[in-house]
Amino acid sequence: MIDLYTWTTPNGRKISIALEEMGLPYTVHPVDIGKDEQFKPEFLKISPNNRIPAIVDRDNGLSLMESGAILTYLGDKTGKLVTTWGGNGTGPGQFDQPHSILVRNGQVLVADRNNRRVQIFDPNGKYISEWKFAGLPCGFFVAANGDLYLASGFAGQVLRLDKNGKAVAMFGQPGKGLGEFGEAHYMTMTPGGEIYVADTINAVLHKFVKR
Ligand SMILES: N[C@@H](CCC(=O)N[C@@H](CS)C(=O)NCC(=O)O)C(=O)O
Repeated sequence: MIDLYTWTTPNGRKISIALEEMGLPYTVHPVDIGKDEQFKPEFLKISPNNRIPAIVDRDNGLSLMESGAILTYLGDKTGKLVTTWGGNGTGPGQFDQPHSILVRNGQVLVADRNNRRVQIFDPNGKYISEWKFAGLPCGFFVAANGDLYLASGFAGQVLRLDKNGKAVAMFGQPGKGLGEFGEAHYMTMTPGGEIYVADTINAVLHKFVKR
């Protein structure tokens, strides 16, 4: 039985999804980081870096923090971790802050943010190629019609890419004004074609409508 200490953030959800997918029984202990519950002494004993998610494995008493370490641990425990690849660096197959991942047409695309590139792998992690960008590739989005978009940080742009990673359309520019990005981080599109872009640096959500 796993005790999961978590809150409703992407890092927290990663572990809930993994536990569900791996079929492991678990009990959720909410840690409301909006109320600073992550600084409570009893939680700090489990997660000294005052961050969710964290787990305690009641089978062996092990406490673990950091979502990547927890995922690896759970994969090892259940034997469901198929493969891993990567490592810090700038060479083919290495990453400097992998920020978004997309499985598409039998390939795995990784937004290798700080190396300013998208790397393309086969499903087993074999490096195939890469696309270079001026900005920091942050978030992929695939529209209902199959078009691939990339929110590109600091270049202040959202790009639409063709199948070779070439930008065929773009909008946005760096700045603080209307339609200008501090860092375009992630985007989504409504069925009606309105585009929402989360901007971490300007701390705003941009909405774009078709004219
Ligand atoms: N590298 C950590 C990041 C965890 C993290 O940033 N957790 C945030 C919520 S998503 C948190 O607990 N923040 C509270 C704080 O920093 O005090 C991981 O992947 O688990």
